[in-house]
Amino acid sequence: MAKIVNSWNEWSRLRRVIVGRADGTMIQAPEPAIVRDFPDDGFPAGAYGPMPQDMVDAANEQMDNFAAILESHGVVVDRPEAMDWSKAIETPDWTMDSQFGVMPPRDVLLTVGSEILEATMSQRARWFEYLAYRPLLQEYFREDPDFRWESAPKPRLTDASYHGGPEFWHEFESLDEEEAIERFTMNRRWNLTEEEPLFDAADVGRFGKDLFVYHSSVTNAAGIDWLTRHFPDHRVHVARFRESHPVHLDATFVPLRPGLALSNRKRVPLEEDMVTLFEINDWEIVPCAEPALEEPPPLCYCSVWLSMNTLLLDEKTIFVEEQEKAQQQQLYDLGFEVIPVPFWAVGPFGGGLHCATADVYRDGDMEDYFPKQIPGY
Ligand code: DAV
Repeated sequence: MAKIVNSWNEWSRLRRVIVGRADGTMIQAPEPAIVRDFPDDGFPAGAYGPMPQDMVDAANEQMDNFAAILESHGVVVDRPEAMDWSKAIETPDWTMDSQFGVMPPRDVLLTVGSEILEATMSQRARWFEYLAYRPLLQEYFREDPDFRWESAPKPRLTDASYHGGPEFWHEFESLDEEEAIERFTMNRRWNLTEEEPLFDAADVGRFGKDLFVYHSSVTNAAGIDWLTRHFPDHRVHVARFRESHPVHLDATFVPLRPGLALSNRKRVPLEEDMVTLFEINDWEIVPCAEPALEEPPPLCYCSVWLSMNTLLLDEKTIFVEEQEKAQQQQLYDLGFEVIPVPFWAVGPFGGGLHCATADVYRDGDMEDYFPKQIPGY
């Protein structure tokens, strides 16, 4: 019997990881959670269907290459099952004409210590995504007697979980960025209601005993409350940033090593207590470098800030996208060995190097990097 699952933070030496796959990824059908709209790339709002095969092939090539690089550094790489994401799905409450894909395991799987928690997700297209990881999770469960396999309450995702659905997106798109920030972000009110706990795993930043959870467009306050109760040995803190369409902490605010965090230079933190917590515990927060791209590639729903979506092999070694020269230089200047990895072909499938992976094993135990706390935060 072996210990397979163990990971408390983002920086300790990585030994085993899941890398997703691009196969079968769909531009998902419209649903109350999200309406994809790529009028210049053949998928205007309402249109849906498989991603072009040449893009799938290019993304898979880069993911296979990344997996090989990880293996060359002694990391065991597991891959999820390919599934038919074009299949329509149905629950007692709704039907959905397509699913999404299985490129970004980070969105779905949250590893905390010896536990892997399947997130609720908040889009109907992503309701069954956890199934692609079940063969791996079953294997870990059989082989690792300490593995805690958990699944958050499956959400209903009825219309009551959304403020207006397509109407919300119509309103959102009629506003410029600043107006959207004022109307939604500053009021902590995006498309999700507080009907039921909802969260994506990629909204959680793991800093040992402290977990920071992004109150985003895919994670609601009830989701953060659920995580707080679920991890009683941790301190769970709310994170918020000045961004009109907040999605996932890992292109927004990420740890690099104990005492050093990288913050998106545009998405300013809105929780003053969070900044203070870092300061009083002698953490330095550095703004990230300028991204290489001015616009995301075609059919990409992620932003150019995937530039800061990196993966740490250990406290001194970091994988950074190959074109992101400024981000590489900054990390080099901060003392890291930087390993460039071509990965922008993967962006349209849902993210960068951090999104495309989920921790299974990193060395070390739960440690306290924030011994001074702020009451009530
Ligand atoms: O900035 O578009 C992408 C992160 C996806 N896991 C962004 C966030």
